[in-house]
Amino acid sequence: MHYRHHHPENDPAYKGLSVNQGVENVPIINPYERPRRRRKTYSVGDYVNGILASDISMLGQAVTLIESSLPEHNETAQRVIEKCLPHAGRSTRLGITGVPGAGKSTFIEALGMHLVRKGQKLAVLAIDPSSERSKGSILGDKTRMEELSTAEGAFIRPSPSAGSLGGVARKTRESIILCEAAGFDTVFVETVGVGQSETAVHSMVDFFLLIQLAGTGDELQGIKRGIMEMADGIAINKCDGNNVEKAHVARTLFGNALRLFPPHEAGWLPEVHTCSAVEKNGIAEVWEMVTRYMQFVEKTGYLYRKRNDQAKYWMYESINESLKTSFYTNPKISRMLPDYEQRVLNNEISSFVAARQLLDSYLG
Ligand SMILES: Nc1nc2c(ncn2[C@@H]2O[C@H](COP(=O)(O)OP(=O)(O)OP(=O)(O)O)[C@@H](O)[C@H]2O)c(=O)[nH]1
Ligand SMILES: [Mg+2]
Repeated sequence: MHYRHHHPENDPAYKGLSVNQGVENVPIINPYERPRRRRKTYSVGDYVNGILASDISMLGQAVTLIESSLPEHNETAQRVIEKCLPHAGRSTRLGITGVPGAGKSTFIEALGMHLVRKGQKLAVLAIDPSSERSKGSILGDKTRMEELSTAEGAFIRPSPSAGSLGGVARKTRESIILCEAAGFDTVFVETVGVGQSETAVHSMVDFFLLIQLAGTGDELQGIKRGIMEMADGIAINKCDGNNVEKAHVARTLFGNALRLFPPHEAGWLPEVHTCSAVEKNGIAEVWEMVTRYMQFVEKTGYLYRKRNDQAKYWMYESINESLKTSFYTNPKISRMLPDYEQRVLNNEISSFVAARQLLDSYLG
């Protein structure tokens, strides 16, 4: 395939000496400045054509536009997304969550390689709104997804690091659209199951997989009931070595626990599997479950209802997010906030009256 070489910078013949239109009069002092200048010269059409031609480099740069905090980048990104939207939607979107250390990255490497070897094209995205952790994850995932990160047909993108959860989640959702338009038939969205981010992931995927560990004392501790309830399937990882028996016990426990929840709204019975991401056991079985689920929900039409509901949800999310940003970045409001905060702390004014007055002066 040509897509890895399509971008001139990736072409073996590219010497990096050609001069671009529009910058020829600018003296180039630092040679590393040049790739950044080049990027600005792409039009919406360039991005769209590149993405539709499965040009990974163009896809990566379009995702960078989505993640950018510059309004002009976002404007271009929105136009690219709009053009890509009719070509999106044809992938299996798999959400993967689990506590830190559960083996998500190792699992993704194992399942990812399994799919890539079958000739599938896989994009791995992530939602991790805490920038501190994202930096760690990028490093961690480089080593844990060593094979996958260089595999043909795989596109791995760490979480957009800056911003609120809502903002980060929106960017990831928009990136899914571009990945699908670029021909990726499987999209993984990884998140750490410790906060609110799994709700965001759940609202953008078809199948929500919970990676669990056995033998951590009380098997059901540490996972919020809500996360268990969201799961379409559970993989009990690290079922290897001395852990095999404990993992099988955990499978029964989780299976029983799932049966106590209200029935799945798709009429699907969530399954519990054991696997070892390190030994690559049980990985194919987890994927078979996902495939079985996709066939099931496609047949019943639940998949389309769910995706429509998600689209609606994201419309309201975007409205909420934009209103919030517009409020907090309003110069008048940012000047007033510290004073109001202090008056609330001094008990001079109630929180509700303060909020009301701030909102009134924003809207007024
Ligand atoms: N024995 C065993 N160890 C595993 C398995 N999968 C992962 N590990 C180990 O568990 C540790 C954590 O694995 P990661 O894949 O980084 O876990 P993670 O869930 O991505 O962790 P965070 O990114 O920190 O949330 C690593 O040392 C892995 O080698 C497994 O199937 N069996
Ligand atoms: Mg990880």
